[in-house]
Amino acid sequence: MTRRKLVAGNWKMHGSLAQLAELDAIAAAARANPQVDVAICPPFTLIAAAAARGDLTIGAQDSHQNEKGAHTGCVSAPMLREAGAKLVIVGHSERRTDQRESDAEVYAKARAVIAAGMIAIVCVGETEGERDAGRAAEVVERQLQGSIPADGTATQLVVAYEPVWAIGTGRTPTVGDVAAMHASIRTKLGDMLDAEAEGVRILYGGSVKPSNAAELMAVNNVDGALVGGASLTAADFVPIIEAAA
Ligand code: G2H
Repeated sequence: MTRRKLVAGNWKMHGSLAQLAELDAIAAAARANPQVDVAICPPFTLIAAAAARGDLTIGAQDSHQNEKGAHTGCVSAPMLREAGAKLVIVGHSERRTDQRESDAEVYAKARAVIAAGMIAIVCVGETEGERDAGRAAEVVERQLQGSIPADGTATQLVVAYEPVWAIGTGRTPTVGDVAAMHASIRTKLGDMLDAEAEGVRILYGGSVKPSNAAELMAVNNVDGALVGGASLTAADFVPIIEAAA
């Protein structure tokens, strides 16, 4: 099955109004490569301005699971949608670690994002210790089981495989390891989502950069990338879009 590649940038806690100027060249690259879906997920504070700037797809990096309520400092999925977000990352390993998010919370967040009419990018990935112990596939399978709404469709769900030890470190797994994990994720999605699983895009994330993007995009079942550091400037991000085309 042919799946459209998705290249999504995760700005994490970086960016300013001035940095939104980078979006113009990124949007131009998206228009020049219409066979690739391109998105940038800036911090909450920049979503509305980023969405208003042009036609580039804008996303968010997290959502609360409830629509509204007494949750100081949190932002809900309908609020993100109103601000202009079209997709939302949930369960990033930095949130699973820093905010101690559980699979159950990630599941509830993914449901809230989908209910608000956006795409949920659900992140999974093992730590270095888990990989060294030979438990990587088992850990990722458990995260998928707990985090993915089983009634989600291929247009509502994206999975991002991000080995924790590869995030922001410059290290990446071998293409063989990426292929094996993405195949294992596809199999697990098949168990959970039946026919929808074939259409769900599985992104690779973790130190994707211009120099390794083409190699990673060529791996079977790699349907795009979730890019952190290399999404902050058009100079780095545009070659990754082109590698996915
Ligand atoms: C992984 C990735 C983006 P980086 O977290 O989600 O970040 O590309 O900087 O490793």
